[in-house]
Amino acid sequence: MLRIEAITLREIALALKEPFQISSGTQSRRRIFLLELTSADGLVAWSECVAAELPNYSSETIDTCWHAIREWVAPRVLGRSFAGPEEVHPVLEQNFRGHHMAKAAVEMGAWELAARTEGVALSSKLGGTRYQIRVGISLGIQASPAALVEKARAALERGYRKVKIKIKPGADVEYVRAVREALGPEAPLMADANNAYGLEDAASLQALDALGLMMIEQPLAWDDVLRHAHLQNLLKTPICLDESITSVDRAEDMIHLGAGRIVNIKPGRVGGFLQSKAIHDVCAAHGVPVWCGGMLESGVGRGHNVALASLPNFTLPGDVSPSERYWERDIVTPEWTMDAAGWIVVPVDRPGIGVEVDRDRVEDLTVRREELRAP
Ligand code: OSB
Ligand code: MG
Repeated sequence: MLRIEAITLREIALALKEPFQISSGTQSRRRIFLLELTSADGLVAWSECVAAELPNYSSETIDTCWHAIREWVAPRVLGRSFAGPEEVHPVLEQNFRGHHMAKAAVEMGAWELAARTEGVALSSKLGGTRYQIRVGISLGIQASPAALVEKARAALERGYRKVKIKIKPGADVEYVRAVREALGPEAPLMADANNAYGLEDAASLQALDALGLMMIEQPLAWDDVLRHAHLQNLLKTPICLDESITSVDRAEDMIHLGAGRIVNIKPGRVGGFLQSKAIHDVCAAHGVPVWCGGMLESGVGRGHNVALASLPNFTLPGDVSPSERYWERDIVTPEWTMDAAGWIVVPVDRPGIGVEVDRDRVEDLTVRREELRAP
């Protein structure tokens, strides 16, 4: 039995170690939205709402999510008795469209609360089978090809198993080619365009085919599937969809239309863990590998991603880099660490996400806070 008595919403400000530039904008500071769920018997679980400050990745933002959670998400779950966390998602979907990141933050908190209540790891609760996960890094757009080469080289030397290069028109083929030439044919490289291209740009994307990339992530519009199928027909490199995969149906559309061969699963984008698991399963049934994407999460959201990435069909390294890649100091103890071979250990012997929130530090960093309680 799962009963959530209170949810505390909290925004903290954390400076990124270095600015992160994608085709649609640059971030140098992360406004992090944390949720603290309290059960009827006083247990606490943390989750993170991954929406950004601006609607340049999806239509949601930290402020729309705060509103959606306060007005529509929290009232549906507070004080209600659920047999288990898998019952939360259906309740949130009834006559309630969209707002996936807002819903996911609460749904994922419910899974964490259930795991803590049972004293089991979140990864086990979700059906994870891995004791460690392979990790990649996502490199923002750099000032020059030479600067990018240095970042990519350092990442491989540090142990990362996949280097994702953000691209946009004007910073694509030349940049990726420089990295390929400097780091050799075996370097595990991929590109992510965050919707910066149209079908009319097929020629510059075809030029990437010669560079041996593992995949090209989301070249076309954020809500498109069909045009990606046309583009995939023109490319040798597999397309991986990120933004467009907002549900199990969209994953099936991708598979049946041939719009991509790999899926990036971000639990926030798809409405939480139940949907992430379902997309994982559909992809597994069709031989489509998945990997766990990232949204520059703090150690809390990272813990949720690590647990998800322990499921069996997460066969490619995820954007689940260790704390040191993002922050001078994370907000959890211990911080997330990666070994020299590019592995992060899944804390299977500890309850929930397996790390604890540094409350004093979070208190110090808090810029707004609101407590929602069961009626
Ligand atoms: O497209 O995967 C993306 C960050 C913010 C918004 C979109 C994306 C990203 C990343 C960062 O690539 C991955 C990470 O958290 O390290
Ligand atoms: Mg992406």
